[in-house]
Amino acid sequence: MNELGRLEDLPQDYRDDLTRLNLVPLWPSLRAVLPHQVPTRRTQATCWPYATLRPLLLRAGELTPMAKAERRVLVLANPGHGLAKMQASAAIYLGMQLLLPGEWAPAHRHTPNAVRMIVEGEGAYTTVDGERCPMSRGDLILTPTGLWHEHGHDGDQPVVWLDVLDLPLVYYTETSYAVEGRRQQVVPGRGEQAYTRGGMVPTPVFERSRKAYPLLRYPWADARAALVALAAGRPDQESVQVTYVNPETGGHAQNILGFYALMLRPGQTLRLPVRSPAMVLHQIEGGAEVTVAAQRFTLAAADTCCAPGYTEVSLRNLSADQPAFLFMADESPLHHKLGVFENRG
Ligand code: GTQ
Repeated sequence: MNELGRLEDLPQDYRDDLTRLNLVPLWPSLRAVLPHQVPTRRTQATCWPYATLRPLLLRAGELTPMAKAERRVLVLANPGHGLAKMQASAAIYLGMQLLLPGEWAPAHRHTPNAVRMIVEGEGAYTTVDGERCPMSRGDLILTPTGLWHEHGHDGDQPVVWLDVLDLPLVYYTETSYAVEGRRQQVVPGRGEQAYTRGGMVPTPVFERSRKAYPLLRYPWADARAALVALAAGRPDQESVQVTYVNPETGGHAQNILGFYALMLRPGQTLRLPVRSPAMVLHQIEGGAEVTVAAQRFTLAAADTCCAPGYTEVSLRNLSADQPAFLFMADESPLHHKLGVFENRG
């Protein structure tokens, strides 16, 4: 491989001429943007234990009223990108949001896609596109691009959820903006009651739904039951995993990020394939040891971590007699659409 010329090798007057004309020589920076074999990743394996984050989030509840916050969120920022960038990976944003009893996070809609993974508390709900979605631990609720959403809380304890957005990507493409709105009218009917069984879709007046996002709430009880049934039916199968899909298309539930639930059998160690997308793991039930290249995290329930792409990740259930359950988000749909997805085995 040739040693490429450096910027310092060029005469200063030539460099000054280039700069004045908004020109840059490629060769001194070529390897920075096209490194050999493996991309440069800013994303660092990072863990956010819930026990350390929770008191600070509750303190935000005392320090900042909703009127001053609109959304009361502590962002889980990856130090590799710089904390001010507020991103977990190239395409993934993570935030822990707190809503106190009686509070209201007003309606808005925006171009980035969001999902909520409910972490703690009962009695809150989010209204998405007129559909009232109750929030319980482990539920996944979609707020896809362009749909109105607002959050309310009729319970008596704080409610916390994990927001997962494709905000860094949408911001990077200079397409990120929001519109404020008025309180939504709730319309009857809920997607998860219409799409109750896999393999069957509702067909009112002989027509399938034309909604781009027909299912907005994926109850944890259903995801967990699917995993337990899968594990029981296929004891030979190492990976016990389901993908959250759009029930009309069978494709990913959203366009940019992929969402999955995963079960580790008692005592199991699962090595994930080395793939191009970065990923996020959130422990729903039990505990797991997560190894990302040379780093190791121990996840207790409600802990969250991320891993860069092109990296070995393995998961070990810390219990010898109970299954462990994790939620996973990754950049697979984006990589497939861009044609850059890779599985290196
Ligand atoms: O709840 O609508 O974490 O708009 C970041 C932006 C949550 C939300 C976030 C948002 C929201």
